[in-house]
Order: sequence, then C-alpha cells, then structure tokens
Amino acid sequence: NKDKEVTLMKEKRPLYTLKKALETVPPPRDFIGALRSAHQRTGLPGLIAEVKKASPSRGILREDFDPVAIAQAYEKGGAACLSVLTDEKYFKGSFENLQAIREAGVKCPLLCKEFIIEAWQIYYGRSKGADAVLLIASVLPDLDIKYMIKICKILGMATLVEVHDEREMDRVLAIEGVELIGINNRNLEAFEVDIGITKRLLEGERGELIRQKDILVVGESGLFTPEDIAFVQEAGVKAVLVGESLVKQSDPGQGISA
Ligand code: IGP
Repeated sequence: NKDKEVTLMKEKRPLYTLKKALETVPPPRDFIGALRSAHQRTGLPGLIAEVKKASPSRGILREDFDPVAIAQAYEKGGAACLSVLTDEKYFKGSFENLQAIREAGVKCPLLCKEFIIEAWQIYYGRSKGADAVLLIASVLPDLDIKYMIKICKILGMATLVEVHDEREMDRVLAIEGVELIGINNRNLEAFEVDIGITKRLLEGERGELIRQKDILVVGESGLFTPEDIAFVQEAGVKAVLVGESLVKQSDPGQGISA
C-alpha cells in the first residue's frame, strides 16, 4: 500500500535519516553571540580555542592528546568557543571527539572543523553536537556557500566563512547573510603563515564594508604570542582562532591567560 511505500522510500534516503537524528540532539548554542560578548566583556578578541591533535605541516602536536581534557581545560581557562577538528585524514580528528566533548558537558559553543563540500556534512556535524561549521571559500563556489548558509540558519547554526586572499574576501563580502568571516593566515597549499594577511585584507574599503555590515572577523592560524594577538586586534579582528600554541602547553587552559 501507499503508506508502506512512502515509509520504505524515506528509509532509503540518507538525508532523511540524518535529519531525523537531529530531533534528539539538544538545540544549538549561539556561537557568534559568545564571541561578541567575550569581546565586549574583556576588550580583547573573543577566543576560539582549537582541539587539534596533528596537522599536515607540524605532525603530531601532542603525544598524550585527550580531546575532552583539552576542551575542559580551554573552557576553564576562559575560551569563548571551541573548534574541534573532525577531519581524520590530515588532522587526525574525528566526529567522535566532537560528540565526546559535547557529551562531557562542555558549555562553550563548538565549531565543527571539517572540509565541508556537501550539505549532508552539516547535518552530520549538527547530529554530533556542532553549533557552527567552517565553509572554506577556496573550495566552495558562491552558490554552495549561499545554500549552506541557508541550511545553517534553518538549523540555528553559525557559519565561519574562511578566506585567504583579496579575491576570496570580495566574493564572500558579496554574499548575503555572511556574519562571521575567518581570515586564514596560513595558505592551505604550502602551509606558509603570514599574520600580515589579516591586516592586508582588512585595510581600506574592505574594512569599511565589514564595519558597515557589522561582520565579525576572526584572525586564524599562526598566532602564538600576546604581540601576535595585539597585531591582529589592531588590524580589526574581534575574535581569534588558536590551535597549536595552546594545544602544546602542558596545561592548555593556562595558555589562554598568558
Ligand atoms: C589554528 P594554529 O596555527 O593556531 O594551529 O591554527 C587554525 O586556524 C587552523 O587549524 C585552521 C584550519 C583551517 C585547519 C584554519 N583553517 C582549515 C583545517 C582546515
């Protein structure tokens, strides 16, 4: 009969199954709100602290890597939000780590750090407890960025749209609904870092447009010292994303105040 047919059809649709799984996860937390309020409270950029085991350029960052312990230390140390690497191939992360951190009762909003190329990955991240996802402008056409932002809005999630040069920044600034832009100081081909990129992309008319649109900008990668943070803050960022320099500390939470 008809009803049975419809049921069978639904069960064969992977997206249907994923969306169904969302009904049982707690609602998303306000990622951008947490960054803004940290910035307002402290006058310093809001911190997204990254749970990162390894990277293609640096190899294993920490032998005794324990994702939940690191996340808890970050939260205790005052991070506004966390970024959790879920990519396995290059960063030795996992969606289990993301879920374990959420289930351990960490309250900071969580960014799912995955190379998102298809919409189903967003639903999957949400089902594991993500509150925000990363959209990398260099790997996504504008149409996909627009479409994925819409999906995230419907799910109540934030998007961090990542750019690395002027051309990507201009593309992203022309897309409606972009509220959070990350400037990656590391290029994803040669892994070279130059924190001057953050400054360069925020100069002149671009900086003006970003202020007009009230977009929150995150300085990403290669930030190690208080001077580095001051430099990108001076350039105009209201948030920073830090991985390596925190993960490597004996107490990753202590590194936040230092
Ligand atoms: C953190 P760092 O240099 O502090 O460890 O960098 C973060 O910016 C970096 O991990 C990152 C990243 C990415 C990783 C930025 N964009 C895209 C994977 C994919």
